[in-house]
Amino acid sequence: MKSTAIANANIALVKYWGKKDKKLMLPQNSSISMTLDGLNTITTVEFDKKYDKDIFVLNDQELRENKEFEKVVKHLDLIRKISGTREKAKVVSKNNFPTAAGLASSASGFAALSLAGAQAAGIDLDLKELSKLARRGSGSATRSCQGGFVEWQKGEKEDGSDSYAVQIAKPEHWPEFRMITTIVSTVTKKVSSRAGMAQTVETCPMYKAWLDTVNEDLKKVKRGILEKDFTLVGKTTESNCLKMHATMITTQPAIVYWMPATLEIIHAILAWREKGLECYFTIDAGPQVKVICLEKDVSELEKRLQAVEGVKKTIVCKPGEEPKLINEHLF
Ligand code: 2P0
Repeated sequence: MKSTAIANANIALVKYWGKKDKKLMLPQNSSISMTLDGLNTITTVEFDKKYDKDIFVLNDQELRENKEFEKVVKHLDLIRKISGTREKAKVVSKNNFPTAAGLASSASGFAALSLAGAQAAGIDLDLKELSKLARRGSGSATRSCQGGFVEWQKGEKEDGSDSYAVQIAKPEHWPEFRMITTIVSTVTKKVSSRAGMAQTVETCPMYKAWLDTVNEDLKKVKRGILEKDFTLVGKTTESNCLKMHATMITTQPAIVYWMPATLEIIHAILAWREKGLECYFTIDAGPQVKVICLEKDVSELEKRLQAVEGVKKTIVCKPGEEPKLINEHLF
């Protein structure tokens, strides 16, 4: 059977940084994100006995024997185990945003692969079960399995059965909320998120402080979303991001994802805010800066951001939907 799914990327407001269980992909802390409308992956999966090995084509290029390919095969193995099928699969996937841009392509990628793959293998999963499957491919993919504002609840059970995504609010709850991604570099980063977070858990002397304070951030951001308190969400998001980067910078050896343009934007945002333009930044495991604002300030902010030295491109997103099956297959 052949199935195709579309899934949106997401950006965390309260970050996931560190695993408790690498095999089951269980996080050290819960996280909260916004699903991004329009930044998506479309994936077609077909299980068939005509394939004697798994095939993975990403953005028109067949990948073989690299890390990405191995992750996809591992995920297909998991889907085969759950569904009982033994057939190999062909997977064709397309991102509508640059893969090397430091946007979370593994989030939309594994959400789309999980939905299309499960369906193609004959299993129907609700969004909760879908997020548990996607989690095994990539942590951040857990959150792309719900729309709007989403919490990945870390769960308490050792088998991971209570570690999944829950929707905090639908996209329509806060349609004025915007995330502007500024692209400052498209160079592939030296340290992957996976390696960076493992190193942080192992060697960072500040990591305990991260874990001790993240629950308070989760509470504030959740309340801010439900009450549409933009200042509370913005302030907490920004300080949570800085705390995560403090743990990265203080690992052995240090991981510094920021570039000069990253700092230019940080300073610009702090100055603009002081003068009354309310916006906040968040940064993931890379140099790009994501700016949180309300719809009314988007055009002014885009104009200002594009004038900052080193900014190559800006992409504006509003809250987006959960993954969906579609009828147009990629092959
Ligand atoms: C997040 N990041 O919450 C955090 C913040 C990056 C910084 O989730 O190993 O690709 O596949 O679970 O999900 C990026 O890491 O890592 C990420 P794996 P993932 O969005």
